[in-house]
Amino acid sequence: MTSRRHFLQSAAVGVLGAAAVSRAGAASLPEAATQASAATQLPRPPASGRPYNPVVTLNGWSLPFRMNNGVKEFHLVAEPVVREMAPGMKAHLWGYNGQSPGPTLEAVEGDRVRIFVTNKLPEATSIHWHGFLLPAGMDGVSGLNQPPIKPGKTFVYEFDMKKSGTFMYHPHADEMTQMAMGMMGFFVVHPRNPNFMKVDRDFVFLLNAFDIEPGSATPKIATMLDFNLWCWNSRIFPGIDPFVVRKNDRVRIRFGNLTMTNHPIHMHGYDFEVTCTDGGWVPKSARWPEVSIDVAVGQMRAFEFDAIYPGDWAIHCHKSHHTMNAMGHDVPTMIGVDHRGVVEKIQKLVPDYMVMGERGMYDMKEMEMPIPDNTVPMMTGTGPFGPIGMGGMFTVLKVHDDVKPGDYRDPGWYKHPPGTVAYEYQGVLPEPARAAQPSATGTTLKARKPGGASGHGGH
Ligand SMILES: [Cu+2]
Repeated sequence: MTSRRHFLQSAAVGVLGAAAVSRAGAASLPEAATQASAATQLPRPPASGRPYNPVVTLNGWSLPFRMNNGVKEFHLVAEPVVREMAPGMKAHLWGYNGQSPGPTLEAVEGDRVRIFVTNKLPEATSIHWHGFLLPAGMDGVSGLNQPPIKPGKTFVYEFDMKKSGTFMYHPHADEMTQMAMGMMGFFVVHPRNPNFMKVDRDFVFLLNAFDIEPGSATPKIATMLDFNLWCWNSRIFPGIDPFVVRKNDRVRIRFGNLTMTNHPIHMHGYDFEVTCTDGGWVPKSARWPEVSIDVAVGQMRAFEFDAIYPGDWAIHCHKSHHTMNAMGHDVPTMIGVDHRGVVEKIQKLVPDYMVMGERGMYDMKEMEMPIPDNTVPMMTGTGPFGPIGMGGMFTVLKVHDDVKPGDYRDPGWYKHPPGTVAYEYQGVLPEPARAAQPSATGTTLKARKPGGASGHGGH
């Protein structure tokens, strides 16, 4: 009885073409996978569609997709999430599919993608596809390009991957609140030719920042600049996984900055070249060697190197307050203040009183100071030689020759060849010899002669 009607419907779809197919496809939602873990997930090779070399999201994952009549379909769910920022600290954030940041989306140049966005937040949202060339109506600025996605509603974005490169996604509705709450994700479009710019390991992460009072769990959304948690993918050191690399691998590290300030990302042990920016791949003739890459607000950068130097190498933001965890910023400078004799007197009145920073802050690395629940110490982490004393935007690039292809598990600490580690000088310390030296103005500074004798050694 229904066969004739069914036939007519099918014929109509054929006649009306692509637009009608899209609406028909949108009738059934793809499953929205969700992730409970903050651990780095293995790269996800594509089960269907065009081939590509998948990326590894630092402390994150890639969203599975389904192919529907040649269109790659994803389903993002905007929702409140609990994100472990480091062992011992969980934050109440907003994100996508169980985590902040949301899952990484991976597609291939030439793909058509259809992305379903379901809003389970208490307020309206939208998604802007940062860096893409797409129809204006798919650009995601609520009010300008589309109506806001109200709570409980699902919108569909559909556009073609016109070029490969490094992209991001984030809300464009009440974005100060929603980005301060952790809503963002990475989006990689792979080259159509899997051998173009091929690397062995391709890492991605977002730079983000939060202001969460020690002992609490929800970010303060009105903070403009004075954030106290500087994160890579909503993680803080020592919660950020290492970049695990096999010696001689070709490595790419991509990052996007969705904080409110710039970050000079510095990697030890290597020089490298920026090979991809927001706008696309950088031709070989336009690259220059660097050891730090400053990434401005809203920018993406990718750099590459051949992992020929084995070791455990620091990689971090070079703003020193960005490699610390939550602390009060109204701390007076105590360097040079002599508290001897004073502390005991104060402790008779205030038993817990302690002096911080009298000889610099290094002692804080080892100090066992009571801290509130749900907080990570300001300077922390332990290495093979003692406390590392870092936080925030810091982790380690581990280039080891015993790492197997495709293995991203932490290989432990680097075993230094004998004679290649800095060591303590055991001899006598001589008196400093200050030589007579002409000054820039032509006058000659007199050498100070300790004890009247010159050239004598130590005591
Ligand atoms: Cu920074």
